[in-house]
Amino acid sequence: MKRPFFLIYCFSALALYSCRSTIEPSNQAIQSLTPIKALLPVPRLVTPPIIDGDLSEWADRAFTDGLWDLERLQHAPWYHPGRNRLANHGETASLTKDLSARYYMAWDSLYLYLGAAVHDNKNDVTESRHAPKRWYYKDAIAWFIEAPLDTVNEVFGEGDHGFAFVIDTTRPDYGAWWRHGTADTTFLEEPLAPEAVEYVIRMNPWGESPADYMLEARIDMAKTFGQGDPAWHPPKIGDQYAMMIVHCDPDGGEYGGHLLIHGQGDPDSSWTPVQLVAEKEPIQRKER
Ligand SMILES: [Ca+2]
Ligand SMILES: [Ca+2]
Ligand SMILES: [Ca+2]
Ligand SMILES: [Ca+2]
Repeated sequence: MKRPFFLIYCFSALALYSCRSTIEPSNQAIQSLTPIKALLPVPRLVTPPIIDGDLSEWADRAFTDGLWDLERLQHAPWYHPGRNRLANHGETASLTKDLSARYYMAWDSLYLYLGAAVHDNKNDVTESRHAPKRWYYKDAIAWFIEAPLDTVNEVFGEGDHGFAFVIDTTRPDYGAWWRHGTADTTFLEEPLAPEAVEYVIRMNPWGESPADYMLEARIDMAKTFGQGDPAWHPPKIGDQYAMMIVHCDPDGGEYGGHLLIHGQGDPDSSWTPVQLVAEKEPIQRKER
């Protein structure tokens, strides 16, 4: 080793050592800071909600992780700028009013409950190349669920389900859509059977924008998950599924805006594990 490089090496090693001794936490602290792979808790509901487009009776007892918009998504580990985006239509609405939402999930012995409270600046449910399965070219929210969770990377194969709701208050027969798969078939596309779903869309819930909406839905798990992976069984505390949310917002364009939350797309290995847990008490505010 030539002398100058040897000196640089020594000084670098010394600097590294001094950094270690001043900024590295103890081993105990490191263990407590180790990231845990997310396992999101989805609570059971004791009292079944009324599916009427008003989430207030169960929103604070459901799983929710707060308000999502493009600003927040930019800092999520699954963010990809090509897929998470909003389209510029020359509107004056802020990024948050263009699209932001809170999402809710819960369960009981029969149903998976899904909810969303959404700020949007334009309701758009038509497109030039309409086909029933093209919910992703319309204002729509889809929950992708794998039930039960497994370690096999599948793309709408066995146990994978997409429940998509088009925000069309005329409730066309493709308005609640089911993309799913079996052991030998992928991407089965069909309307959710009326006996498998109940849902209500309520527009302009806050009197702020005609394009704002609330979505409240329940999915019959036996009629959907029970038709997928034979490993699925009626839900109980501790069961693990996986999920992601796809929120579409074309606003007069074609593919337009998309938020992908808790996952990266169709491969179910990118979806986030969730666990069915017991009832959740609403968060209490402190006296002072
Ligand atoms: Ca309700
Ligand atoms: Ca929008
Ligand atoms: Ca899988
Ligand atoms: Ca929209």
